[in-house]
Amino acid sequence: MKFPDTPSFTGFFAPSGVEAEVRNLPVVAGVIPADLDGSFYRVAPDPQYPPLAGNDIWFNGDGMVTRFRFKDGEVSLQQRWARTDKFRLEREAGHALFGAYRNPLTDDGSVKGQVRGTANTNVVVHAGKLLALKEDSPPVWMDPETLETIDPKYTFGGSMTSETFTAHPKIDARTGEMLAFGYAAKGLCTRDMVFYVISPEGEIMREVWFEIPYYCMMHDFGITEDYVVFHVVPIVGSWERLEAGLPHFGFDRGRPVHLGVLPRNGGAEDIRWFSAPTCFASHVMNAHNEGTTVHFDVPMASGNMFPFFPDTDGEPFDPVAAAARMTRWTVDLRSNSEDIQMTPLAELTGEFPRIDDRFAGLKNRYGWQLAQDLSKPIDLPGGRSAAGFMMNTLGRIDLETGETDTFWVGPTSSLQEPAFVPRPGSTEEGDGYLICIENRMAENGSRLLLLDALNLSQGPVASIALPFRMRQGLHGNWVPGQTPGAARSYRTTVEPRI
Ligand code: V55
Ligand code: FE
Repeated sequence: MKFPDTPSFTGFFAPSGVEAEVRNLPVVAGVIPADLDGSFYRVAPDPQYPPLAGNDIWFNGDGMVTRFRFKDGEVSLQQRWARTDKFRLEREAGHALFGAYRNPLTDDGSVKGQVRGTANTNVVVHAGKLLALKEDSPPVWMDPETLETIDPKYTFGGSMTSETFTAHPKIDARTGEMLAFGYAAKGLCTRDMVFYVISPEGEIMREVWFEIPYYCMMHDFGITEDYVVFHVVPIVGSWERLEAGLPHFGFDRGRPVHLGVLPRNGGAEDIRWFSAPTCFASHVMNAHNEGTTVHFDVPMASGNMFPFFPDTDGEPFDPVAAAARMTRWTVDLRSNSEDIQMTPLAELTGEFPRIDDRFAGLKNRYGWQLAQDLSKPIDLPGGRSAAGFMMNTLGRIDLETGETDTFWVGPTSSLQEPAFVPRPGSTEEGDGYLICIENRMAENGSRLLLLDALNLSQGPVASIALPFRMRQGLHGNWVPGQTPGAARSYRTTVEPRI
């Protein structure tokens, strides 16, 4: 197959297409802790076929799911594409049928009305189901043991009526609930949002429908003990853009940002909206509330972070304005002010914030993220990096002391988003490991790194050589122990599988 000769399809960023099962991967430095027992699931966009439109953005590739299973000091890997409707229809045709990112007007006529989701953004396990997620479509339910696709359009037994489900649901570790939302929930480019509360058993218990101030990419959100928090940032889209053949989204610096705060037990009438001058923020590190004061922590930049979704006013991409720093947005529900107070939390520039997920919605002391350390030598082949993000450093920020602890991966590598792995038996925040894929660009290969989460600067405690190149991924999560195989008893809903 001939993929385009463009930066997003060549060199380290060439499609991979490897589906595999490899046992007992070589540990090339350090040791895997013998008591580590669990799975790291992650997903990367990896296009099955050359794009219809001649070129494409990284965000539009088909979701390739990887599982690293750790047990008894060993690790094995499985990798399989999610069998979305898009994947299955294109495989049957033998070529691409779906066109540009979130633009159905560019599709082959034979797939009009089909779900366009690629399941390429996040993989979470809840109530025994592995859900591969793309924010424009329903979850893809996969078997957490075999990575087989069980239902490409999982709607929680028919109770999810939204067209979409976020790629960033949050699991409340205290209650076992999964909190989630969908945007463009009543159709592409609509302002309709729905918030879902999903029980530990995986049933939708509550839904709240409301409208956001303007249509935009609602990529992530925050949860606290008492509230959920939605940030509206002007990465805007419209049918006019799609008809004009523009990218679905563009950054409109002419619009303010908004922050919507909804009581977890409240209804649409209880949402309170706050606002601030324009800025850019996508992923949420964490949020918490102290009484009626709500804190929401995000990597924040003054300008557009996505060069592939250009500014709507035609301004060129500005890498300085795109540099994000962790910032606390604070609002007080008792106050009459609609303002959002912004407080810088750290000097590191970067993105992909994570926490010890046992503290989701609670006041966390530590945050981990990818960072760009521009003081270090950079010798990446071609002088560029995965999708424009040159992340050569892992950082830990300590919100109590203000200190940072960093690991620089070296001049010829970059890093993918880490996940926190609790040490077996631990309960203290941060007691555990960070797991992270290293892109070894000089050798066109990959390693899996395990670091002491509270001592990054010491370097990896284990480095695992991977037998093939991992494509640049988005998000992943650690799931302790044997992953429940509850999937099997539900096979009646199965669509034909490839
Ligand atoms: C993101 C990634 C997506 C997407 C929307 O910010 C937002 C990340 C991989 O796809 O569709
Ligand atoms: Fe994301």
